[in-house]
Amino acid sequence: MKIDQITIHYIRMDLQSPFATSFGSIQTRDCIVIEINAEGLTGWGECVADFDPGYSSETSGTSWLMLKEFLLPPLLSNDVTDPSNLQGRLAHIKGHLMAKAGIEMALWDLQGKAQGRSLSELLGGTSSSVEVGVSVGIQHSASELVEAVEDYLALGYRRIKIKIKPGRDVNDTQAVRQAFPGLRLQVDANSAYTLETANALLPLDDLELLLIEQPLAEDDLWDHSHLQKRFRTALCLDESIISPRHARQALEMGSCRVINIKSGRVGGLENSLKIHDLCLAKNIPVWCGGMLETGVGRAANLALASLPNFKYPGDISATERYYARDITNEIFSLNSDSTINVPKGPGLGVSINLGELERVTLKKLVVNQ
Ligand code: OSB
Ligand code: MG
Repeated sequence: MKIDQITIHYIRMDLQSPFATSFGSIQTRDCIVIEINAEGLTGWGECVADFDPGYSSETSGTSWLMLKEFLLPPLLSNDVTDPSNLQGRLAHIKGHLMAKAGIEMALWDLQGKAQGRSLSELLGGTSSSVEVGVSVGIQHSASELVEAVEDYLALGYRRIKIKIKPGRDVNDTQAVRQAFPGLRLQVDANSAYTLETANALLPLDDLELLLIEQPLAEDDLWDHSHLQKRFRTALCLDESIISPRHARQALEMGSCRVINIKSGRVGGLENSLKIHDLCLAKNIPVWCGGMLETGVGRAANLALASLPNFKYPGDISATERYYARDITNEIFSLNSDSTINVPKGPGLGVSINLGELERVTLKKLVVNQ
C-alpha cells in the first residue's frame, strides 16, 4: 500500500491512581500514538516507552526523536506497509525497540483492516477471551496494600501481581498471602536487587507464588541463572528479554522458567510471536505483560494473549483500572470469570475517539511524501 501520511501524537493521560514501582511513582502516563494513513485506511500503533528511563533506557522523549529523525523517513520513502520483518529492515538502526514496535503495531492494524481480518487472526490466536489480572503498585503500608488487593478482588480479578522493592518485599507479600490464602499471586521487583541482596527474598519461596518477576538487573541473564537455583518458585524475566535471542539464551542458561512478553520491549508483535513459539517448543509458559497502555496498546495485548502458549493471566486490566476516559471509543471491561474479550474487528478492532486524542495531545508531528 502507498503511505500517504504519518502522524505521531505525543499524549499524556491522567492515571486513575498513582502507580508506584521499585523505580518510582507516576500519576500521569506519557506515550506516543502513531497514525499511518495509506490508501484511505488508517493504522494506529502505540509506542509504550515511559516518560522516565526507570523501566527501560528508552523514553517517550527518545522515541519521539528516533521516530522523527531516523525511523519515519525510511518508512515513507520505502513505502512498505507489510509488517513482516520490520525489525530486519530496521536492523541498521540499533536499539529503540519500543519506537520500532509502535510503527509495527500501526502496520499490523493497517494490514488487518486491508484484509478484513482481526489482529488475533493474523497472529494465529486461538481464544476469544483471555485470563487477566491486575498489577498493583507499592502502597503506603502493607495494610493499605491488602485493602487495595481486596478492592480488585471485589471487582472480579482472580490473579494479583504486587510490586516489591528492598524493604517492601517479604512483609508486604506475606500480608497479602495471609489475607488471601488461595489467591493466584505473583511479585515484580523491576530489577531492584543484586545477587547478594536478593537473598532477602528467600522467604517468598514459602508463599506459593506463581512467579517472581525480574529480581535482578535487566542486562544480567547470568546472575538470574544463579538465583533461579536458590528458588523453588519460578523466576520470570521481563526487562531482560529484549529479543528472541535473549529468550533462547535465558532458557539455555536456566535464568527463568517463565517469560513475560511485552511487544514493545521486544521490538514488536513478530518478535513476540517468535518468543511465544520458542517457549511453546520448550514447554515454557509465557504471559502478556502491560505498560499501562491506552485502548490501542491494550487491543494489541489482547490479540497477542489469545495465542495458545499464553498460559498465565496477563497484566491486561479493564480500562477503568487505568483511565477515566480513553482515546479509543471501545472500553475494555472485565468478565465475571476474570477474562477480557479479544477484539474481533479488523486490525486492532478499535476506533479512535479523535476529540479525546486531541484533548490529551501535547504535541504532534505530521510527515508526508
Ligand atoms: O514491570 O510489568 C512491569 C507498568 C509499567 C512498566 C513496567 C511494568 C508495569 C506493570 C503494569 O506492571 C502492568 C499493566 O499495564 O497493568
Ligand atoms: Mg515487570
